[in-house]
Amino acid sequence: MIKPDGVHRGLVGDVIKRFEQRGYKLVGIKVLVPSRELAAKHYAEHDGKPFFPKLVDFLSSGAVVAMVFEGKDIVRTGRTMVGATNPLASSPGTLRGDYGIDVGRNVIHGSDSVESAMREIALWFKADELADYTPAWIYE
Ligand code: ABT
Ligand code: MG
Repeated sequence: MIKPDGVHRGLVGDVIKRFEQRGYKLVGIKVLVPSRELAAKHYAEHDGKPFFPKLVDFLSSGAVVAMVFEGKDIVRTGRTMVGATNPLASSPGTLRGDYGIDVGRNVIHGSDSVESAMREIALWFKADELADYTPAWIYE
């Protein structure tokens, strides 16, 4: 998911381009301004931590682009492409390492496990909003 800072900065195209050029398959995409309730559910694992209220404020402060990509090892590889949580620790070449400075404005969210991805996809998408197709030009 491209967070409000990434959308405001016009980084949507570049994020999608990087996943597409790697060969990952876009199966779901939507633009929305998340409610505080949705933002809190998304970051439920951080409820009670000192930065939680600011995090919910931030995620619900503007438009986000929620996406579902599919492909071999996408969760692990996707996190590598996103980079470390604190952009100052992210390697150049990663999204956060190329675009971010502050941990609370780190441009993009990536699911941290297959389990998290399943929970987050169900939170952000209805089943009929995901496309089922086979990219025969990537996989044999
Ligand atoms: P997300 O992909 O947004 O979940 O980030 P990541 O999994 O890399 O890191 P986590 B720990 O899940 O951070 C969630 C959001 O909370 C912000 N944050 C985190 C802080 O502001 N201060 C902190 O001390 C920590 C640990 C960073 C993440 N998003 N934003 N914006
Ligand atoms: Mg996280």
